Amino acid sequence: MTSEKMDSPGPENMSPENMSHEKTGWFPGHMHKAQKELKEILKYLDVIIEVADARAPFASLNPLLRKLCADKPIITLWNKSDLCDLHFLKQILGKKLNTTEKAMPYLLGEARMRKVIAPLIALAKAEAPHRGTPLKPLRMGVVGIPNVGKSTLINTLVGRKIARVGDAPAITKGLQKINLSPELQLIDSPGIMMPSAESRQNMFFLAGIGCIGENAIDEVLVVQELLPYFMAHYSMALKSRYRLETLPQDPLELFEKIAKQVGAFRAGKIYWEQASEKFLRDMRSGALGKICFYDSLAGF
Ligand SMILES: Nc1nc2c(ncn2[C@@H]2O[C@H](COP(=O)(O)OP(=O)(O)OP(=O)(O)O)[C@@H](O)[C@H]2O)c(=O)[nH]1
Ligand SMILES: [Mg+2]
Repeated sequence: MTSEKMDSPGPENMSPENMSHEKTGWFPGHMHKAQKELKEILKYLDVIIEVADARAPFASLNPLLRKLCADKPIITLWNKSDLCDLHFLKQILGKKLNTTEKAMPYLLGEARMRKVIAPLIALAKAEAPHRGTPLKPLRMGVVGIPNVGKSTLINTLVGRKIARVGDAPAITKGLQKINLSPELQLIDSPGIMMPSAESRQNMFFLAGIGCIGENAIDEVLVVQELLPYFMAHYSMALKSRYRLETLPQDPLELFEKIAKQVGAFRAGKIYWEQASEKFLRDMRSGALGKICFYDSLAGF
């Protein structure tokens, strides 16, 4: 931890109005490039597998994808189910998917587990019945916003490590097709989509689960914005993780208590950055329990 980080302002100084555009703009130049590459990949595919994060099932989808390939089937893999509050997720899906006009083929699971393969391929075959023969192999590709598990899924499908987990797209090398079987081909490079938040709340959900780089958004602000959601949905988890007998009503007061519990309080001073890092680490690792973020006011 650098001293510069330690001297960062407390959350009381971080109103939405103070948040600079640069801080929230996560569309850097390489994303424009990725977008162009994605269009290129889509041309070659019969079925698109969109990997999303089950912990933020709708925030982690990209609405642009549906516009870019209106004529092609998209299967959603809601990944990282091991970290997701499945009870809440199923409630949300029940509510949301019944209201969408078109059926949305999806799967819930863990991209790193081989057992995800058979149901995924069965869905893909059902979506493209005109393909899937040695003469007309079914061509699949994996797309999604950063950090959702695209590379992990590609590696699982291929059965060996070809896409480096955490790696950037390597489309520039040329599109490589891998024959999974005589009837089934996979484009080996994931198509990276930029995260697209339909609401302010969704943007903080995405930051919380690590889909927006930490340099693009202030982590103290992220925690400040996520705490009310945790207080409303996961109060027991907060109490038990941070050994709190009662939960303060005020999120800022809670933030202070958490800071004290995680050792980010020294000589009368709260180190907000350090407290935020620890809270986010707890949340992302599952130490705060299984979670699911949903903003009922955001569009699909
Ligand atoms: N707990 C858990 N972690 C997962 C799962 N799938 C992937 N991960 C982890 O999530 C992180 C991101 O996975 P990647 O496969 O690199 O994600 P990506 O979408 O390729 O990320 P970018 O290339 O940065 O866009 C890695 O630390 C993976 O180990 C899962 O099902 N459960
Ligand atoms: Mg990757």
